[in-house]
Amino acid sequence: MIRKTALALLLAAAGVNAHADTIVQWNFNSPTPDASTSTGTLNPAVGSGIASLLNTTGSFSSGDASGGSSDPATGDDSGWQTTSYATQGTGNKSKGVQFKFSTVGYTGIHFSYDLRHSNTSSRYEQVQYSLDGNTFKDFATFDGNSGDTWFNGRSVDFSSILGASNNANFAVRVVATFAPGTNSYAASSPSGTYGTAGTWRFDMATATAMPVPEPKNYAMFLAGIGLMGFMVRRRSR
Ligand SMILES: [Ca+2]
Ligand SMILES: [Ca+2]
Repeated sequence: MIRKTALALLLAAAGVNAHADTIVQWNFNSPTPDASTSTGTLNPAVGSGIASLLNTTGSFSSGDASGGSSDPATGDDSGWQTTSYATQGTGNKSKGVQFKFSTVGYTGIHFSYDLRHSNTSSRYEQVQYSLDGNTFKDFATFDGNSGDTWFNGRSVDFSSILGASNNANFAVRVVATFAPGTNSYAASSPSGTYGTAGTWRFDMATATAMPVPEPKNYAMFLAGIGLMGFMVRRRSR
């Protein structure tokens, strides 16, 4: 009887948390709006994590221009502008950005971002992930087949990657990659030519996930059930 109740309560406890949380989000906007989109921050607006350049150079630029990202902010909406990409035919998947964040206490990890491609930027995005913060694996590619255009809601579902859950060293990279089946970058604009000065501008980089009940909560819960059992036994004597 007690066991059945315990099981039901455990399932209910797991079910109570069955909603996705935003565990980290970068909107790149100045924490205090200053009416300048050329200023911003790499500190997350929600949660904690580290955004870093991967062999590129960075600055802040408008998240509203050219149709804009999905950031609801206006007036002081910055995006993270990256440039200094690889010379044509070299450095495949070596340049872009990295987002490192802990998924401890979470499962079903999703990552999404908005990205503006300039005319001469790499058309193809390679998304990679790491379980140890050092070794990265290819996971998804996206096609930015237009220049001076925001591609909003790039979405990657890591829920099939077991090690992505509950991992203090989880990291995601978005890097420029050669056009599929070739040894060269394609330009985002169909009429453009790929160049190292091409830019990728990121906004609303967001990780969402489902909370998992912590072992200590289970332990406390089971201790509680044990106490209940002890009291029931005492009463029945
Ligand atoms: Ca600003
Ligand atoms: Ca923004």
